[in-house]
Amino acid sequence: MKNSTKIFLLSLFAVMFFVSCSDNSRKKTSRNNPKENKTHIMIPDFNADSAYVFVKKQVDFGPRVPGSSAHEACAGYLLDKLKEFADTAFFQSFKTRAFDGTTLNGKNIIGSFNPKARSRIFLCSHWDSRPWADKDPDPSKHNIPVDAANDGASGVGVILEIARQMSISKPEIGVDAIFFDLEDYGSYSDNDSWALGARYWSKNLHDPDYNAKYGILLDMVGAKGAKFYMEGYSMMYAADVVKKVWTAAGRAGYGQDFIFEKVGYIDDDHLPVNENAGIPTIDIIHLDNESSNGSFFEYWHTTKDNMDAISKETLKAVGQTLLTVIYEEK
Ligand code: AHN
Ligand code: ZN
Repeated sequence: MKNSTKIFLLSLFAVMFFVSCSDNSRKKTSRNNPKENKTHIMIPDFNADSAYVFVKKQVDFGPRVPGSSAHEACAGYLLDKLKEFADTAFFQSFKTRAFDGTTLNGKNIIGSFNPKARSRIFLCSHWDSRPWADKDPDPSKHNIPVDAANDGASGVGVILEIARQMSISKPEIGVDAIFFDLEDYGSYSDNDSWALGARYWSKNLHDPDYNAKYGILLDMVGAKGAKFYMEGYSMMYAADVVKKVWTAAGRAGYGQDFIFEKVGYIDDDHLPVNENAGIPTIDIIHLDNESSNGSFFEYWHTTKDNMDAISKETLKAVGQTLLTVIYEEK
């Protein structure tokens, strides 16, 4: 072999070696430094003013108590919004019996984005209002229906703003928005009396072949100063999803609101979904050990759960975190 050929081959190997090393180190940095992902994945900016309007619109109908005209009117509004933003939207109507023997007409409201995608997740929240402010400090108010700005409308408002963002720029995965009815017509002495809409859906999926990688429930995601801890059933059924969402919160800049600390078990819409539908589903719920109202947010099931309780900062923290999860998902 000629000397010049040897030198050529040696330098070729040297270059190949160098390239393969530097390529490795590049892969390592991109794996360990998620911020770098931001340069090639566009994550929309959650508009908290828009989310706030979606919350207020619901509250302006009056308490969305099952059987009331406000309930009926708000159902129409929510379906219209999902029809505007999603590829398909529809009601899942059902009848069920409440703990007190009342027959209730329920409507779950469902919107699908990218309905043909096999890789999908769903976001859910309840949209009904509790008929009784029975945790109000003033017992004379216990039969007044709740505005349910935080306990109901906040989660739906955050999901509607995410839906609006997804109508502008499409994520890679499929996403379903599910607004459950009849969550809050329950008795404190019967755990199974809550979450009637989610219970119905979990046993009667809107499409018998429906499946999702995981689900995320939002409950009371709008109050000032809310912190989100890792709820018990979420950790039991979907610990990896909890960790995914909590680390996404850190990347989105809201790590101070999503605390890596496990707390108690809450009977909520995610429980029947985990138990009956077998889809790992977490609950992002505002719990507060300092609250004088059990472990729930201060105005839970009181007449003060109104628009004054709602903070755009909290809506933003939750909404931006979820957009990060959705747009990074494959
Ligand atoms: C129980 O009190 C057993 N579950 C409460 C779930 C709930 C009601 N979330 C909001 N309102
Ligand atoms: Zn409630």
